[in-house]
Amino acid sequence: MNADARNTIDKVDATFFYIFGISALMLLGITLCMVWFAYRYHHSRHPEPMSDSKGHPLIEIVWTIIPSLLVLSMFWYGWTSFTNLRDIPEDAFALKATARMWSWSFEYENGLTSDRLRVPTGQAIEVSIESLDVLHSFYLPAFRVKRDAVPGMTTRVWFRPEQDGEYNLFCAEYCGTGHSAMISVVEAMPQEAFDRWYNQKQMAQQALELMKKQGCLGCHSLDGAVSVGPTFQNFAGRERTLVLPDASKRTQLADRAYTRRSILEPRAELVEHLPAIMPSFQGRMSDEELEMIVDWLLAQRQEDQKPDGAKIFADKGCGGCHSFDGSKGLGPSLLGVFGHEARVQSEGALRTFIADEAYLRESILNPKAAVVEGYAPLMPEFSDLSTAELDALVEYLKGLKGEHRH
Ligand code: HEC
Ligand code: HEC
Ligand SMILES: [Cu+2]
Repeated sequence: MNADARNTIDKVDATFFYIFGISALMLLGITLCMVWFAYRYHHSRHPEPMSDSKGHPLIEIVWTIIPSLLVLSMFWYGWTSFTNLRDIPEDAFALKATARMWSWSFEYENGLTSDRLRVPTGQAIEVSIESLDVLHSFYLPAFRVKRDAVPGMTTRVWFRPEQDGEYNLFCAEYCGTGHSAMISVVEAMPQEAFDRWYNQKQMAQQALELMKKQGCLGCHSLDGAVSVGPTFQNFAGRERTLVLPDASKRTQLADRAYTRRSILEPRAELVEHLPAIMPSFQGRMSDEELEMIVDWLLAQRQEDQKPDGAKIFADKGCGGCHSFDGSKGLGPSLLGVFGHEARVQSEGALRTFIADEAYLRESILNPKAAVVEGYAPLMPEFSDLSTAELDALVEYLKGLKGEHRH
């Protein structure tokens, strides 16, 4: 196999089947001998014990050398497959995985973060693994890869997804009560789709600058405000009614063809109730620039902009330490947490706070600053949440109404 197209699967599987095959042959051989000896040397055939063993150097040499070679060959197979796992291809795409109780997060070289391990199919991927708290283990059964995440130390693995798809990622080291929830996925996608996702921030930035330069934002708002033309907010998420030149009407969800047409031939069909004043941009920008704007427009969806608090709560493993039913876990129950009177240890003194929004935010971003009385300062910092995610989480906590108990 070409050294550049190595993967982590083939050699591990070959080693496994080699050792399994030899073991199966031995089992068969030994069992057959045993049955044959039990028959051949049965007591009824040999009532008197007898021995005429004199030693037989040739047999002794043979039965020493053959098993040694067998065991050495197993070692050789195991060793080469181990070095293959450790020898990371030079062109590997590098990223960082961080383990904490009880979730995984991934950080890319351009600063992008994700709670799924998104990778381009066909590329070798190098993962540097770190742990923020205890021992965890990064385990990808589909790629035969498993490596401990050790606090204070960086470990590395690599793998190469050869087909698009989702593959399980587990923590394989028992790390506390939320251990079984510490799962994520590897999402392997075509290079092009990956690049689009990977460069989303830069692309959005460029698309916005381009639209500013072309004057689009003079007639279209980004935030839902009324302007000359329809707002771009939730562009891809809503249906509009279009008026055709023959005055008939139809509804349309934005797709690529419609969006291109709206920019190149804006007067071919008009958004209902709006005047035909948008100029055509045919010939006023390159096709590449047009595609960039279209990509950006098609990414404007309301549901993407509003993260789901319950989902973040589950994904970040909050439920491993916090219950909703008043029962005490590693952390206090969060039923009725909003508005309750919190007694916390802060700057060396016992203080009381009303748990308002600011208190909830601070509890999540900076839990060690105010530690609830009677609990250990175990909660990890969730400072990598985006503002929108934090808002959604706080909103979710506010909705957990009930009598608060510690
Ligand atoms: C002079 C004001 C004006 C400018 C400049 C302008 N537009 Fe428009 N645009 C409109 C109006 C008015 C409509 C609604 C009537 C129509 O369909 O043509 C519209 C419609 C659209 C639509 C369809 C909207 C929908 O919700 O279906 C898209 C997409 C669009 N414009 C993109 C652009 C882009 C991209 C630019 C810059 C390259 C731009 N517009 C520049 C006024 C403008
Ligand atoms: C490893 C266990 C652990 C995890 C995971 C955890 N917490 Fe905590 N949490 C605690 C502990 C222990 C306390 C009490 C001590 C303190 O205030 O730091 C606490 C306190 C809190 C408080 C203050 C409660 C009060 O009664 O005043 C809030 C709010 C909170 N956590 C929310 C969250 C959210 C949201 C998440 C997920 C993003 C989360 N926690 C994840 C252990 C955890
Ligand atoms: Cu773990």
